[in-house]
Formats: sequence, structure tokens, C-alpha cells
Amino acid sequence: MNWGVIDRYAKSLIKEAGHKIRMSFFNPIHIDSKANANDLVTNIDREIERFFIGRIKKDFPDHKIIGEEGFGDRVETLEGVTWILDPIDGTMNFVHQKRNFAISLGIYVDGVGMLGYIYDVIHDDLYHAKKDEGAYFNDERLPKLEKTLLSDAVIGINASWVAPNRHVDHEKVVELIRECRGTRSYGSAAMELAYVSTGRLDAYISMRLSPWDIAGGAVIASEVGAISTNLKGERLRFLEQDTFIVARPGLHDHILSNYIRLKERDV
Ligand code: 2AM
Ligand code: CA
Repeated sequence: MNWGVIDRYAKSLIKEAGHKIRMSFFNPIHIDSKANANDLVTNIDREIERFFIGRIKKDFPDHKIIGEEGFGDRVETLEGVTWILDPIDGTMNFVHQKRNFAISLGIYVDGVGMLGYIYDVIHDDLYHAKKDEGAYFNDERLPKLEKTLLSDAVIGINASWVAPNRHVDHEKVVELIRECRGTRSYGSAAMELAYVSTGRLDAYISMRLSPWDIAGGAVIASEVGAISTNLKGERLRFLEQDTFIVARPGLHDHILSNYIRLKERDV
């Protein structure tokens, strides 16, 4: 497999898709909801996913594709090459703010992340990484992350998890929030992974993410030495929804051991 060729191909697809998304702002957007009234999808999410899949199937017919909007393959194992795509991560932001959303793409071989991309479409910022060859913010090489204390850490977390919820003991999350330096919530898991990878956040936690939200970012995070697992500390499988944490080394263990108490359904 020539990963340099696939890398250049993926980058050019992503840039072309980003251009299409920016152009979409000149026309009305059709909004539907999926699992619930706040789970939004637009015609653009679907068009962009179909654009990627059409191209990839033509040029790499033996590769599999998992896409959030369901136009890809029904994948039961990650054997072979699998592209894991979210055409728009942060659809609610796309609809309400026209910013703070990203294209997220990870390319995996036998379950191992080889290439990862997060494209902040509005800023034309591409975060990308190739396994064992480092991570980049546009052309700038990202340095390895240093350790940090919780008292100096800024943590990405959605306020839903601070209220009583069915996944974790929220009182422990309240303690975490009191003891860190501050919290932020951007509404796109992919962007939050990019922010941890660049050191703008020190950790990001979510109780419910899907493979396409994190597949690209996990490759980038790993290249700068961030640790990403589910909230049981297990490695990510990228085949189903799961809990999620990515953090600087040291901080990852500290948060999991002291502040995350999972409820029965996630244990
Ligand atoms: P999306 O915009 O692609 O749906 C927002 O809190 C983050 O969680 C976004 O990355 C969003 O991705 C993701 N998200 C929202 N609803 C989700 C769901 N039902 N399952 C998994 N991830 C979800
Ligand atoms: Ca999406």
C-alpha cells in the first residue's frame, strides 16, 4: 500500500468537499432530525458523504467505508482498509452557527489507524497525521504533548454530563470541574480532538460517541502522545458507540481513576 499516494488523495478529496460545503451557504439548507429532535442532519451532510463514497469506491474499489449517514458499507470487522468518515461533525453548529464543524476522516488497516484528518472547513485549517510520522496543523509539525496537572488543565466537556445522566456519577464530574482550571464545550468531538492534539485543551471527555466522530482525531492525538480510550480505559474499537476520553499522558489516568464512575449500563 502506498500511503503517500492515499494521503495526497484523501487531502485533495477533503479540500474539494470543504469547498462544496462553503458554497452550500449560498443556497437554502434542508434540515431533518434523526434519532431525536435535536439530532440534526442536512442535505449537505448527505451530499458530502455521497461525494466521498462515490470517489473512493471508484478509485479504491476494495476499500470499505463507514459513513455516519449510512451510504457506506455495512461493516462488521475492520479487516483490510476501512475509511471512517463523518462528512460534517458538529451538524448542530453547522446549522446554527455556520462555524465550529469539521470533516473527520480516519483510514484504518486491520483496525489500526494509519491516516487521520480533521478539516475545519471555515478556517481552512487541516489537522492531519500519518502513523509513526507525526501530526501537523496545516504545514506546521505539532510537538509532543507534555504532562500537566489537573489544576492547570482546561477540559472539553459538554454540560449534559454535569447534570444527572444515565452514564456516569455526575457528582464526580462536578468535582472534576471544580478542580481543573476551566472547561470548554465546542460541540464537535473532532474539533475537540484537534484542540487536545494542539494543546489548546488538555483533555476531552464524552459519554457517547460514534466511530466516525473520533476515527480521524484518534490518529492525530496518538502521534502527539495523547492517550485516547473509552472511559473504562480500554482501547477504542471503532465499530460501535462508546464512552470516550482523550488527554495528555498522566492526566488521562488521573481523571479516569479519580473522577469517572460509570453506571451499570456502561460497566
Ligand atoms: P455530529 O455532529 O456528527 O452528530 C456533539 O456533542 C458531538 O457529539 C459531535 O461530535 C456530534 O457529532 C456527536 N454526537 C451527537 N449526537 C450523537 C449521537 N447520538 N451519537 C454519537 N455521537 C453524537
Ligand atoms: Ca456528522
